[in-house]
Amino acid sequence: MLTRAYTITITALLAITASYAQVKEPGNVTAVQKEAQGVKITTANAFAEITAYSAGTIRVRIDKQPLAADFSYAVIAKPETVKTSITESDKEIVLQTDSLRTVISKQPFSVAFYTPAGEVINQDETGLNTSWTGEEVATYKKMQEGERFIGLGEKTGNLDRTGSGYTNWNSDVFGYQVGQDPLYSTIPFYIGIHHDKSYGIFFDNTYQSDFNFGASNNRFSSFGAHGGEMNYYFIYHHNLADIITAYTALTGRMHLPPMWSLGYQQNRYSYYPDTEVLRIAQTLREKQIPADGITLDIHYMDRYQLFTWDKERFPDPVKLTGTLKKMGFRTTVIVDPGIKVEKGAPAFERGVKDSVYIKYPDGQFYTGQVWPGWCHFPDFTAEKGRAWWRREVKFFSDNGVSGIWNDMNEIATWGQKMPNNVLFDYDGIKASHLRAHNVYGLQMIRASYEGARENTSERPFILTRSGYAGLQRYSAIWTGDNRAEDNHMMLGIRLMNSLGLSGVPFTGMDIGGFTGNPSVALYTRWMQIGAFIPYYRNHTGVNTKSAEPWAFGEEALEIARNYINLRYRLLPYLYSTFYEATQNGLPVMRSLAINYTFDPKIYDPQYQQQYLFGAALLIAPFESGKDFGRVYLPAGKWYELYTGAVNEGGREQIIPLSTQQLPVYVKESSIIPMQSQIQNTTEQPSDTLLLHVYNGGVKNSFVYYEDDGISFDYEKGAFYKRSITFDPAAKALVFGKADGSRASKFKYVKLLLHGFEQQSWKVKGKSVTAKEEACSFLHSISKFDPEKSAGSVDTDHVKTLVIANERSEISIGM
Ligand code: NBV
Repeated sequence: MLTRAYTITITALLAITASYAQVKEPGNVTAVQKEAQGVKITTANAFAEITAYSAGTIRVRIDKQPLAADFSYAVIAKPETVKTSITESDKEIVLQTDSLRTVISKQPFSVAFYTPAGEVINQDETGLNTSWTGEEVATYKKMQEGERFIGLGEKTGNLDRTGSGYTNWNSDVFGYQVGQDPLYSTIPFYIGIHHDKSYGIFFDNTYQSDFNFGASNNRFSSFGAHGGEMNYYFIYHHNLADIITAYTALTGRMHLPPMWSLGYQQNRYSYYPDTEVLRIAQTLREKQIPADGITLDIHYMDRYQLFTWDKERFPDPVKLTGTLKKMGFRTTVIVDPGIKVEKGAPAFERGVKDSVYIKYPDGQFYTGQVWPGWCHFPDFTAEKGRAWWRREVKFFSDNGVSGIWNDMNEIATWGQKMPNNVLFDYDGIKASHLRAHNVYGLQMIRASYEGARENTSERPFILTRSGYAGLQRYSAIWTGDNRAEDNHMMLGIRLMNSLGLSGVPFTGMDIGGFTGNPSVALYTRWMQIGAFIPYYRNHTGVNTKSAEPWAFGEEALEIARNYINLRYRLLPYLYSTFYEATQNGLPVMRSLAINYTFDPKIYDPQYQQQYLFGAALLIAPFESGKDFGRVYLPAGKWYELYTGAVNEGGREQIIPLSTQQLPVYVKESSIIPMQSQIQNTTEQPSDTLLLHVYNGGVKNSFVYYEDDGISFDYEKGAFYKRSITFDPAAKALVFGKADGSRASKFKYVKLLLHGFEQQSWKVKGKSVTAKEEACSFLHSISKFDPEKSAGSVDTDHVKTLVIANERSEISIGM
């Protein structure tokens, strides 16, 4: 018997030792060094550092070896000075700020985050914590009851990612499936939600990373990577919006975009020759379809060789871009990172001379095949490579090109198997493809952005397919080669909503679909939705039918024009919303999870695509060809955009659908500045700002922002900004004093007051009688039949008042 028991114990011990050999854990804390805002910890098997970056943001670093010098391509913030108390007992170390209590257990090392009142926000899963399986590091978090997960950038699947797992490895995924993963870009930032609390985790590790939100397990959520250190930022705030603001305080915010990039952009793969480009531009103007951009795809180049023009198709690019500019069009061109290996080609040779291309370990340049044939690829992770690119992209500004569209930067090569032993400078750290892959696109757009900034005084417009956390600092992103299918249109909305939750406000998708041909109904629905996405570009693949707004018949043209018109009317609202994104990182397309985080209905797959476009407009996207659809309006009062009919929120409803109309609702108390119709953004609107105010029971403020829309003069104060507040309790609408050195382009403000009964108003203390008018423009957008409206039908009328747009405070009483 004794012998048997002894044998069993030995076997059990051997099994434990074997599992320890495969999975290595930090083990017990052996030494603690307290610093002003954090602690440095040594454990039996690891080294850790936990630092307060702000009261609500704590950084956790853990490695098997002493921590390397700090480096990140994503994080640009340094820790703020923040009041932190650090206490230590035999069992634990407690790091406390005003908003967060971080508890580090000593036996074994594990981390948990609590509210100051002691409620759990997030904690390592006991027994799993952080560990290494070979070179792979992962942290396992206890799955809280009812926990939801959202964000993680450009990821397919549902808004609520619970039950799913994801991988980050930037990939060229032509015509991807609606559930495919990974796609083109990596943003390892997600938000967890449970028990009336939400938190963010940004795992800043550029190796291939994996996230598990309860896929194939019922115990934990986890994040890990195939190499590098465990390095994450834990963010806690009561409001989800503040989590996005804190995340973008770490990884940066977008710069103000040039106004022209918010207008409609016409594209296809590819418009050529130059006469065809001009024909498209001319047709847009003749058919009175407002537009600001034409985009040239790879056929503008001489045999796809970067920094060249095809001399037959585009004999005089300066003249072409100049003519387009006079017509009110900006030109954007595509660039790929592959530089054709061609002896004597000037840009290629300059790259060889400066040795800017990525190399094998033996020093030979890596050669991969892509559009132009065999290519070398600039090392954008080296200052030398970026400097070369900054000089080379002057080619575009010299040719009158305004936008740089960065494609194939995952890096995509034929075969999609770049060897892992290709080496990158990684800004002096030296890294293999394994570590550099996911940041290649980010560093390319950084070089494009910086080059464009050096080469002109205008705001760059940069578009990218690939990227990493922080990409918003340089570029807009679009969701690549989607398909002309309804489920792809809906997926695109989820992708953009998720990118918005992940710090990227300027997003787009190929409207109409890249592969395949949309039906008339799908095309029109997509063009309607496009009016409410940040980057409004129609694009299609090389072998598809024409997809310009006139290619689908008269009715589709009229519908598309109506919505493009609306987009241009909304520019003052949209531009102010972009300004807000530059200030607090909030997206332009706002998943309802931002404002209605704890309302379970908004996660319901049938409503998960609904979003707010800016603060005021709720967009309810539907697939084409349906006669009825279900919407869920969250708590509050919602106006139907086209009729003014009022709906009580907090309930689901079935609404009639028509091809002519995309359901859009306006949140009560909203303030929406609009302007008269223009055909492109260089055209001046009338001198009257049209300010729509929707009556409601909640106080609301809107920050109105204007500047020249093209230069960086706003950095020197050349802007016009004021807050406009509607306060129903005080019965007042107050225009705050205007700020900035610029005069507004609007001499007057016409108030269009929706849902207000009274005729008599007080402007700066004086009584004035409001007029009553039909809100003709909004009603004209669709041939909507009010009989079919789900809510109570409004009188179709608004009260209007015109006031002078003075800089001083203007108070309007009701
Ligand atoms: O440059 C051609 C295309 C472009 O139109 C598309 O938008 C990119 O996503 N590009 C991919 C190259 C490959 C197309 C099959």
